[in-house]
Amino acid sequence: MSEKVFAAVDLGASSGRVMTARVGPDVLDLREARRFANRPVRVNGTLHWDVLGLYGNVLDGLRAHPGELASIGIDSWAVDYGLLDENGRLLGNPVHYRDGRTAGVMERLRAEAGDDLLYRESGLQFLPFNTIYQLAADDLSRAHSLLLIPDLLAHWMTGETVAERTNASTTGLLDARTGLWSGTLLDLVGVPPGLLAPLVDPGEVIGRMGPEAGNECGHRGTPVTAVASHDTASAVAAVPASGRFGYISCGTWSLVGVELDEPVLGEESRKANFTNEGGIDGTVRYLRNVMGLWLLQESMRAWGNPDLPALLAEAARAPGLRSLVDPDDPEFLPPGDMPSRIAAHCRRRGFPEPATRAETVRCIMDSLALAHRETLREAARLSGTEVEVVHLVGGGSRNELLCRLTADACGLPLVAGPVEATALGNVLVQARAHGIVGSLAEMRGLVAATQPLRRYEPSADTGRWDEAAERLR
Ligand code: ADP
Ligand code: LRH
Repeated sequence: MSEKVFAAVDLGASSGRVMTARVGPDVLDLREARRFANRPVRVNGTLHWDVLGLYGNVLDGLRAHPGELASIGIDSWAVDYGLLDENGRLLGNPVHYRDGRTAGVMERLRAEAGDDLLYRESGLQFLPFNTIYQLAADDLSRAHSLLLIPDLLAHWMTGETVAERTNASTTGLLDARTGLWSGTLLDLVGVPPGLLAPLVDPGEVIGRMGPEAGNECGHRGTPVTAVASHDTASAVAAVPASGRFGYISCGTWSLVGVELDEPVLGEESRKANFTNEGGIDGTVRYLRNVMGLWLLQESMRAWGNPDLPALLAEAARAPGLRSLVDPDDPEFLPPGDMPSRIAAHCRRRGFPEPATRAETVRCIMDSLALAHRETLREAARLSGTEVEVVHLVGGGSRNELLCRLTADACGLPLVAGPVEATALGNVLVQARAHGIVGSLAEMRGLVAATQPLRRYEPSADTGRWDEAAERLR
């Protein structure tokens, strides 16, 4: 059979979706079976993911496709996990990475262990919510096993207990060179090795849909295949590129960097706070987290969610490079009143405060474009690579203003799309495991040949951006 249908379960920080795709040597036809909001819930002062609500939506989404599925793959945002007791029961709702429980924990561990050791072992950007710091803040006394979100859902579906490697690479507990759990790092936070599951690679079949989940969604017996279960790893796998490219996986976060064969673990990279996350086929995602469209999402929430395309059109007409923020300032990480924080940040740095919603949005777009440029240049410099074209994938690729500004700021052509790169990366890894496509290059070629993409040429005037970068510094 030359075509098969696969399902991608893709849980982003702002929304989840179940997509199905018909895949053949020249076919990649992606359809949405179900989309649902992913709304964190605060209870007793702790911000949680509603993981059972998400799981229920996933099963509903799979049920919405009554036809045969060759396999199902699951990806989600990184770092967060569920703990199971010795009977396999979930010990409470997973805590959201934006929860405040890790305040001060990273600083303490860094002081105790030393940045050098932490970075040499894990190669990870120092972010306060990395799993390693969450674990140091957690109560593990009744925990028998720890599963990252996609592995948790796969466990409920199949009964199998695994840790998919690309997502495991975001925990801060994996050795960046060997790709194995690091005894040194586990000891450091007092995590018993038995808490973590055996590692699997994208493309390995985890198990089959068991009776409970299978009867609920109508796909009993269907294989569940490990994909690049870190959503960013799936997105990068589906970047429709060949040659020397940089990528921006742009949704709630902008993940900005380059693809490498080997990690970069030196001092300069550590000081620049770049991450070496695991990609497909042993590649390294050398990137930095830029705060991303979270700034816009939280502003929209504060404003009661007005019409986004209309607001972006107004922002496009507002004066550019007038008010700027450093989007990566930790003050922007927690949920809360974003427009006020942006205004205060501008004031502190000597920029005019945005006076209208459109000006606030323009400030966010200019600031993100500038951060995209700075990060990409730094990634290329530190890894000794050259970038000739920027690929921007994810929901942000629908934002024409951001794409245009990013192309201008970088002074490089930018290819926008696909919007659903993550789901495409998810199904393509399954399709490869089930014999439909070949190499990573072939997977990317199939995306380029079948998905709508849009190219932005940079304007000649990069001097304005150099000057803006200088002013922000
Ligand atoms: P995540 O996977 O992190 O939840 P997505 O990749 O789904 O994020 O991207 C969501 C973002 O896409 C939204 O926050 C929004 O800024 C952007 N987006 C969605 N639809 C549009 C649109 N029609 N125009 C511009 N931007 C959009
Ligand atoms: C994007 C993402 C990112 C992580 C963050 C927690 O969805 O997975 O790569 O750093 O969420």
